[in-house]
Amino acid sequence: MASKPSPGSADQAINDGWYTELSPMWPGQGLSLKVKEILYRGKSDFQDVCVFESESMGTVLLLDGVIQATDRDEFSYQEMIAHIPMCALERPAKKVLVVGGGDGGVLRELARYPDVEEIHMAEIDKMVPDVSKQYFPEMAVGFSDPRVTLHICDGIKYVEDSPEHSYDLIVVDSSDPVGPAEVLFEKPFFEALHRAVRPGGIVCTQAESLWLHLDIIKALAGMCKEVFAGGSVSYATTTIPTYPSGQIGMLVCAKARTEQGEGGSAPLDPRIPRQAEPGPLPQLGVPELKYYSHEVHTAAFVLPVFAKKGLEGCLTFQ
Ligand code: SPD
Repeated sequence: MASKPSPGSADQAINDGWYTELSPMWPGQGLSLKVKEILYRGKSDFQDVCVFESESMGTVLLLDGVIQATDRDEFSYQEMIAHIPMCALERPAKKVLVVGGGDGGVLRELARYPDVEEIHMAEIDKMVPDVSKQYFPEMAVGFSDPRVTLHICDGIKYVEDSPEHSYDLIVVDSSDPVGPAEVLFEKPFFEALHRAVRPGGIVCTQAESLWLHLDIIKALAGMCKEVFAGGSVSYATTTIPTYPSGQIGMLVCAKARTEQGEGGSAPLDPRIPRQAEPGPLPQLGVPELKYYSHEVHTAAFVLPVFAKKGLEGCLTFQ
């Protein structure tokens, strides 16, 4: 990553009853939300953690002063980063890992699949699941699924220590590449992810905004193409009003189907949904999907002209 801006805090971000999301990652702009009440302030070993009740978006989770989730729109990101790769797989996933994602929203989405046998989470900061369980019961419900095991640990080390080909899918639900998540955007981590996922499996990682971070996406996609040689690397997008520029995407990296990689069978095209759309999970009180459908899945890979041009040569399918 070329520049390394320092992380912020909720203290800097909340003034006169308004929160404004400022960061060198989106210079010259900042979404503002009216604060009704600050519900939680904490400083973990890794980051500044804050929860507040907003007037328009419900309860809001900030890490280092940056919005991670709000009651009103979190489903868009959590559904898309979970269901796009889950539905793109050629056979139903049985063993899945989430790196980061301590609010539990991605777990909730993965728990919708009856064929999944094990869901592991490697989250570095215990404060995030603790706070989520207390203030975001609808997101944290995923932690109650009996197939989920939460490991509070360094996600990189966890992946490095996982046996080769352990997982059908690994979702990297990281915050922005500033502070503790920076290493989750670097090549050694992706090499470890590639090792840990099975041939034909998928690594799906938070990949920032087309409007603000084309350079980051380009570098990330280029690096992933090297690491996932013989497989495929594609970018899918979703809309979300409280993330910078109202849009965020994910890189969907499919590992070559055969051990030989290049020259083996054709790479998996993640634009095609192959598994059934998941349903509700009444035993945990998880409702029907609110954003993802097979139609949305296919459309998510269609990029606007400027992004298509900007990412030319970096993606396998676009
Ligand atoms: N700019 C913020 C990007 C945050 C992405 N991760 C959010 C975690 C939600 N589970």
